[in-house]
Amino acid sequence: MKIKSEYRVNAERIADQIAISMAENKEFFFFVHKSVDGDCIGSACGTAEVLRNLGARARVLIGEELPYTMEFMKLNTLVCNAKDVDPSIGPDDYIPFATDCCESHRMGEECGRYFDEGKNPIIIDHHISVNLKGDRVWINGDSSSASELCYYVALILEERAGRPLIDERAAVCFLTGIVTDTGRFTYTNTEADTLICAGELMQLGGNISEICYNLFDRHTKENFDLITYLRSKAELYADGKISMVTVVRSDFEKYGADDNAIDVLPTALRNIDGVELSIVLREKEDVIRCNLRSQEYFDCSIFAMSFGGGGHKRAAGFSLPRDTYKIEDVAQMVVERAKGFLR
Ligand SMILES: [Mn+2]
Repeated sequence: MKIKSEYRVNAERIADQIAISMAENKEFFFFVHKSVDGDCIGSACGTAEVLRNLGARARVLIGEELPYTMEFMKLNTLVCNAKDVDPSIGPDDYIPFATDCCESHRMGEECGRYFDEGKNPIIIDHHISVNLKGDRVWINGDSSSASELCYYVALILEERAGRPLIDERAAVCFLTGIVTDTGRFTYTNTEADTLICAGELMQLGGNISEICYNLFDRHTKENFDLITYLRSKAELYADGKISMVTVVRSDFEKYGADDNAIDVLPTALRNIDGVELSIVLREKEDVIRCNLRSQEYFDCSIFAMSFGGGGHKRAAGFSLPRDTYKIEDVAQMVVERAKGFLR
C-alpha cells in the first residue's frame, strides 16, 4: 500500500532506530500493558516476530497468563513471563520496546521494572494522553491502533530488507490489534487506510473470522450467564444520557465467570439509544476499574485523566485502589462529575 507520508516519515525513523539497536546485537524485550488486549499483544508479538525474521533476538515480556481467547494465535514461543527471564540478563543486554503502552506502572511490577531499568527504549503508541518525544518515540493519537503503526514499520523493514518479513503469525497479530481497537471496524478511528492494512494482512494469512470468533464472539457458559445478569442490571442516569453497571467480585464468583467476560459491556451499554456515556465499574483484585465509552462528543480521555487514567476520546479508563474507595462511592462520584460534561 501507499503509506501516507506523515506515517512513512515516522515509520522510517523507527526503522532507523531498530537498525541501530540491531547493530549493537542486543535482544529486544517488548512490553505491553497488564490486562492484555488484542492490540498490545498484537502490536508487540507482531513486531517481535518481524524482528526475528529479520535476524534479531526478540521476545515479549508479560506478567500474566495470556487469555484462552488468544490461544489460536500460537504465541507461546514469542512471549515470556518476566519471572522466567534469566536473572543474569542486565540492563545492558536488552533494548526495551513498548507498544500500545509506554508507562511502566501500567505494565505490572516485574515488567515495569525491566522497562524502567532498560536503556534507550523504543516506543510506539496511539494514546494521546502520553506526552513523550524523541527519535525513538512514535505516538500518534489518530491511528486506529498501535498494531497499524507497527505494520507500517514492518513494511519499511521489508522494503529495506528486500524480502518478506511479515509471515502468517505476524499478520494474524497485527490484524488482531486492528480489529480489536476499531471494534471490528465500527469505531470512528477506522479510516480507509485501516481497511487497506487489514486487507493486506488478510492476504498475508490473517484469518479475520477466526480472530473475531475467538476474541469477541465465543464465550463460556459461565461468562454468558454473568453478562445476561449484568445487562439486566444496567441503569440510566442524567435523563438517559449515562448508562452504568457495577460489577463486584461476588458476581464473578457466583457465576464462575472470568474478568474478560465483561469487556463487551461498555460498548453494549453505550449503544442504548440516547446514551452519550457508558460507565462500567468492576472490582478487580486490588483496584476498582472504570471503563468509559462515549457516543458523540464526551471526551473520555480527558475525563479519565482527571481520575489519573487515560485512553482515547471515545474509549478510556482509570483505576482506583480498592483499599481507599468503595465501588458505590466511585459510581456516584463518576456519574456526578460526568454530568458536568454533558450537553
Ligand atoms: Mn491500542
